[in-house]
Amino acid sequence: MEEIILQKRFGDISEECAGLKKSKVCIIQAPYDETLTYIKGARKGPEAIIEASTNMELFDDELQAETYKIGIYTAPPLEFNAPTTPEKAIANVKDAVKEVFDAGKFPVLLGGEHSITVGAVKAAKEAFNEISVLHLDAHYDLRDEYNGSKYNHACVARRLVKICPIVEVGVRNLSKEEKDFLDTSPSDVKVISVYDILDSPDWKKEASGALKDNVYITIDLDVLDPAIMPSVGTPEPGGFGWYEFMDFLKIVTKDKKIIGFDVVELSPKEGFIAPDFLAAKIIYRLLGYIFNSKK
Ligand SMILES: [Mn+2]
Repeated sequence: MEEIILQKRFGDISEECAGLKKSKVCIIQAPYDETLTYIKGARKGPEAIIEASTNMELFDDELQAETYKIGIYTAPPLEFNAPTTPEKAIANVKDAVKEVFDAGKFPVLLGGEHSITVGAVKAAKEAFNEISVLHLDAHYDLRDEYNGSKYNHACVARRLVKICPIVEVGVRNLSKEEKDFLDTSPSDVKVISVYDILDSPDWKKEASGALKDNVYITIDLDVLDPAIMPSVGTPEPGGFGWYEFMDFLKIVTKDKKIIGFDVVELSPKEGFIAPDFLAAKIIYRLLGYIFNSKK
């Protein structure tokens, strides 16, 4: 990896803490959205998250910590010259994430549409072997094929199951095809839907307990309620609020070794920055949970 210090970097962190060599974390920007079916715009997600993050307070009030001191390097955005097939985009992301693992660093991938997660998880599987994925999403994403592609954003979880076990949390929009697939009891898929959450006070421990020790987290922002996260391609009512969501992430980071994560599907709305800021804040606080709690 070649160090390029960007003018616009996550958190507007000082060059001292944003250099590649000393950084524990590497931010990878993947502005890809060619398979989106409802509202496009996720290609602008990474840029909007970085922009919003420059307005963040770097002292974390909840953790009483300056998380940025772990070093957070922001790599230049990956290039996807249209037309780029999802297969090609996934391969591109896989290479980028592999480079980060090879350098012994922690990848944070910014989407872009959800299909790119497949590339990251392939790289994670090669680097750690025994892993599972915590898939946070309003949608099950278990279709075998959508719009003629097996790598459409609506198929991401189905592709992930071929790589490692997954635990889906917060899902609430199921197609008949996906229901039929789940009825075959695939052993590598554990589902905790919003209806399970409403029924079970112990769902957080149950979800965490279903994961292997090494966990890659993929956050499709539509897992959150559209009231706080309207800037997504396929909004769905009845999602998580902020505190509930962050509390769950805190529990998982205490229980498991998180090896990397992504935040995908932010489709920023011009002049409406609260959702962009929320996405930036999830990333920074999650890094805080991961890097401050176990010391
Ligand atoms: Mn989704």
